[in-house]
Amino acid sequence: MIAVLTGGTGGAKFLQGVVRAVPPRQVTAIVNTGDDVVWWGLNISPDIDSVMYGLAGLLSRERGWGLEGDTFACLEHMRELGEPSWFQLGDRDLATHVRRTGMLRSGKTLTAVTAELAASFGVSSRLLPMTDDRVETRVLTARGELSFQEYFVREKWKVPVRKVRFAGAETARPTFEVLRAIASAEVIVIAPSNPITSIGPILAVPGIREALRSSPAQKVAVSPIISGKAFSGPADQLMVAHGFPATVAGVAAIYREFLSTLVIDHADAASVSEIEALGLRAVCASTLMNSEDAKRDLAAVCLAAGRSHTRAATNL
Ligand code: FO1
Repeated sequence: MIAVLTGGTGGAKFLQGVVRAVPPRQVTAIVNTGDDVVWWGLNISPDIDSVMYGLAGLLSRERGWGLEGDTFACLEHMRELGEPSWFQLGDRDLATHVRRTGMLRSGKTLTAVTAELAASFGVSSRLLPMTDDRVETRVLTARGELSFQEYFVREKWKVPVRKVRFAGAETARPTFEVLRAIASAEVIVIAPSNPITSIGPILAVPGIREALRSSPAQKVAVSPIISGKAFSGPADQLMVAHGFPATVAGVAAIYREFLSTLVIDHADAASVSEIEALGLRAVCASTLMNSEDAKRDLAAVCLAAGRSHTRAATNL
C-alpha cells in the first residue's frame, strides 16, 4: 500500500501520476482539510475535491481546481443577488457541495462522506480527510488574520504573511483510518504540496507526526521548491515567514524528523550534499509534472526510491 500526504492542485496532479504507476486500489491519499470553508451555507473541501476530481479524470486542466468544462451561471446569479462571489463555485461542482453538506448534516463523518463521494465519481483509491474535526488554517497578515481562502483567492496571496496557524488543531484527533494507512503503508509519499499550508495542517493534527515517525514505511517527499521558487502558489514566501529558507534544503529541514528521502528537481542537483548533511537521501528527477507521462515518471521515481530503500534494509 502507498499512502500520499497531499494538498490540492500540486498534490492532485501528483496523484494522477501515482495511479498510473501503481494500481489505484493500492493508493490512499491523506488530504489537507485546513482550507475547508463554508460558502453560501455549503461545506466546501477544496483539496479533497481537487484530488477526487483529479483521480476521476474530471479536474479542470486550465484552472487546476473545479470540474473541466463547468459553467458559472449560479455564481453570476448569486452576484446579481448581492452575495459575495470572489470564491467561484461552478454549477456542476455545486452538486458535490450540496451533497457533502446534506450528508454531513445527517450526522455522517467527513471520512464517510468523502468515501461515498469518491465512490460515486468512480475513484477506486482511498481518499481520507486528515481528521474529522474542524482544523482551520488562519493566515496572519499585515492586514489582520484571514482564512486561507481569503488570503489565497480573495487577496491572491499578495499580502505579506507574518505567520500561519491551524485553529482547532490542538484538540483535533487523527482518524483510525489515517493512522492505519500510515502504519500499514510500504511507502509514504509527501506530495509536492505547500509544506506550510497543505502538509502543515496534516502534521499539526496531534498523533500524525508520531505515526509517521514510528511507521516502518519509507517516507519520500517531493520538493515543491525548484531553484528557490515555488512552482506554483506562495510556498516560498510562507516558508520564509516560518523561518525556513525557500530552498530544497529548507523543505528537507521541515520534514527531516520523519523523512528518509527528498526528491528534488535536476535543477537543484548542486544541493544534494546539503540535504545529505541533514541525514537524508536526495534523489534528482524531473519534478515539473507538465505532461501525463511526467507525472507518472515522477511518481515512479518516488515509489522506487521508497521501495529500494526498504529492500536494502531488509537485505541487511
Ligand atoms: N481557487 C482560486 O484561485 N479561485 C477560486 O475562485 C477557487 C474556487 C474554488 C472552488 C472550489 C474548489 O474546490 C476549489 C477552488 N479553488 C479556487 C481552489 C482552492 O482555493 C485552492 O486550490 C486550494 O484551497 C489550495 O490547495
